[in-house]
Amino acid sequence: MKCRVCQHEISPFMTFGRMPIANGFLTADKFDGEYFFELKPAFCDRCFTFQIEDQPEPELMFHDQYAFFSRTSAFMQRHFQAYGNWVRETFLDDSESFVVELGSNDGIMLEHFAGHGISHLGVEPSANVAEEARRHGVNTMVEFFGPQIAQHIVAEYGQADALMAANVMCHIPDINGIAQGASTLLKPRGVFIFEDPYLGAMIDKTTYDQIYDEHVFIFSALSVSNIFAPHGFELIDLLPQETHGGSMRYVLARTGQRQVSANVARIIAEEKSAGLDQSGTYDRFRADCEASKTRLVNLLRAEKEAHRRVVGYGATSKSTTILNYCQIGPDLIEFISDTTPIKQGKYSPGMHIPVKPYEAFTENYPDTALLFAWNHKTEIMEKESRFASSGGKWITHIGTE
Ligand code: DWN
Ligand code: ZN
Repeated sequence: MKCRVCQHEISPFMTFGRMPIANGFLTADKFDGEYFFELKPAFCDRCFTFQIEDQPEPELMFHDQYAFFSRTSAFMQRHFQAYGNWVRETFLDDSESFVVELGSNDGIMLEHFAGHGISHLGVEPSANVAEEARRHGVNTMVEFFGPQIAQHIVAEYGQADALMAANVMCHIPDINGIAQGASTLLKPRGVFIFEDPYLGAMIDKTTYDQIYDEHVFIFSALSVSNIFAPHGFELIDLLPQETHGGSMRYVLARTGQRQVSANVARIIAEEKSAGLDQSGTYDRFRADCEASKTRLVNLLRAEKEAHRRVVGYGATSKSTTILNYCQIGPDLIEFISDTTPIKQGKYSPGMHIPVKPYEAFTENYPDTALLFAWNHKTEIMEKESRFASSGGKWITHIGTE
C-alpha cells in the first residue's frame, strides 16, 4: 500500500481481523448482509503517520442514521464550551470574525459562537446530527469538507479567521485535500485548530480500541507537522487534552505568520524519546495488543465459570474493535447498556450482543460491568457509585498482564 499522506510504500504491521462498521448497530434482519473489511494498521517511517490500510466507503459510515451524538456526555459538553471560549479569546479579535468547524456533529461547540453572535458555519456530512445542530441555532451545511467546498464557502462568506475540528480530522482519508481546503479557506493569519485521540497515549496504554473504520489516522505532533508542512502550515502550539483517554490539540498557522510556542519543540522531543518515529515501537504495540486480548478473554471466561453476570457499559464505536478482535459475543457479555436511543433495541456490529437502554443496567445490576466507555470514566464513576457500593465490579480491556 501507499502511505495516504506521502505516497511512500508501506505495509501493515498487524491485523485485527475481520471488522464490521464500528457504528453499524443493526437489527437481526440485517445480520445476513452485514458488511465486513479487514482492519490492518500501518506506520509510515517517512512521514511518521499511523494509519489503517483499508477503510470502508464514507457513505457506509456517515449517513442520515449516524449513531453517535456528541451531546451524550455532560463532560464533553463542558469540554466543547471551554474549547470554543478558548478559540474565541485567543484567536478572534473582533465581532466581524468568521469561524468554520469541520464535522460539527450536533453543534456542541459552534453553539458557543452562535450564542455570542459570531458568524459561523458547520460542515457536517451526517444529515441527522446536522439537523440537531440547526435546532440549537447552529448554521450547518450537510457536506464532506474539501478544496471545492472551501471555495464555495469563501465565495459566500469570505475567508475564515479560524477553522476548527474535534475528533474529525482522524476520520478523513484525503487529509491533503483538507490541508488544501484549509489553505483556501483561511485568512493570512487564520488558524487551523483540531484535536484528536493521541498516538502517544494509545501506544502508552495499549488502547487499541481507538483503531476502527472511522479512525483512518491516529496522529502525533511529528505526523501532523509533516502532513501540513508541504501545504505551507506549521505547528504553533500543542495542548494535551484528557478527552477520549488522551488527546492532543494541534494549532497550525501559515508558516512564519505567528509565534511558535515552546510546547512544540518540547512535545516533539518527547515523541522521539517515546519512539513514535520508530517502526520497532509498533512491533511492540502489536505484542501488547495480543497480550491485552488474552488477558480480557481470560477475565471474561473466569467470570462465566464463576456464574457471574457480565454486561457492557456504553456501546462505543471503540467496543466494536475490542469485541471483534477478541471474538467476544453474547455468551460472555449478556448485553451492553447505552443511553443513545438509536442504538437501543439493536445488536452490536459483528458479534451481535444486544444493546439495551441504560435502565436495563440500573434495574438489574450485573455482577460485573465491562466499561467500554472508559474514556468517560470520571463522569460514569460519579453517576454509578451505587453499583460499586452494592458489590458491583468494574473491569476494562486496558492492561496487558
Ligand atoms: O471519534 C469519535 C468519537 C468522538 O465519538 C467517533 N468516531 C465516534 C465516537 O466514538 P465512541 O462511540 O467510541 O465515543 P464515546 O464518546 O466513547 O461513546 C460513548 C458511548 O457511551 C455513547 O454511545 C454514549 C454511551 N454513554 C452511556 O451509555 N452512558 C456515555 C456516557 C458518558 C454514559 O454515561
Ligand atoms: Zn508517509
